[in-house]
Amino acid sequence: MLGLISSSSVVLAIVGGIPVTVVLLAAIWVRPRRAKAAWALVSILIVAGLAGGVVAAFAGNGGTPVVSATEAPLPVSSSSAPETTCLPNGTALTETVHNIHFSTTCLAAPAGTAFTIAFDNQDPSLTHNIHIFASDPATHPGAASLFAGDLVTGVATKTYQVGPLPAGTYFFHCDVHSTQMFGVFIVAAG
Ligand SMILES: [Cu+2]
Repeated sequence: MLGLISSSSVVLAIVGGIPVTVVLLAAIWVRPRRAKAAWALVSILIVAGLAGGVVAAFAGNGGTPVVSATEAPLPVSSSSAPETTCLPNGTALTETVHNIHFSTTCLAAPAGTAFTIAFDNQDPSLTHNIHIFASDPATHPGAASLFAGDLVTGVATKTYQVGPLPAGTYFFHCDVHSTQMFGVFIVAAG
């Protein structure tokens, strides 16, 4: 669409602009002028106007990829940013581990309701689990443990049964890889 408008602008500038410029210049210079300097300036402005129109039309054409280039980094940066909040969506949660990384770093469960976490460890011969704390025990030593999932050695799956938790923003990690595998655990009205 933008490309079409831009190319029709170019055609307009060339097909319409050049004859108009020639006619204007001819009208000026057909009779002898006393203030030659002033009319020369007017002629230059007319020619510059045509050139400017053509340049603007071509710049509009070239500007189209620039617009998409500025839009492109946005989804990249938002997807690489760590998740800090999410909303509960039922009582059947899922979490997958691949290459010592949780597939989702924000889990959410409804408040005051027992729920399950289908835990899928896709790392062959590596052991992982999900351990939910009131806050990060690395920065809050003695943080209350709310649920400690059994260790699972891959490749294997296990469904954790978790009892009701009060609303709050908590923390979860893998006990084996606590510095690499962790996330936010939200309990909210579902
Ligand atoms: Cu782990």
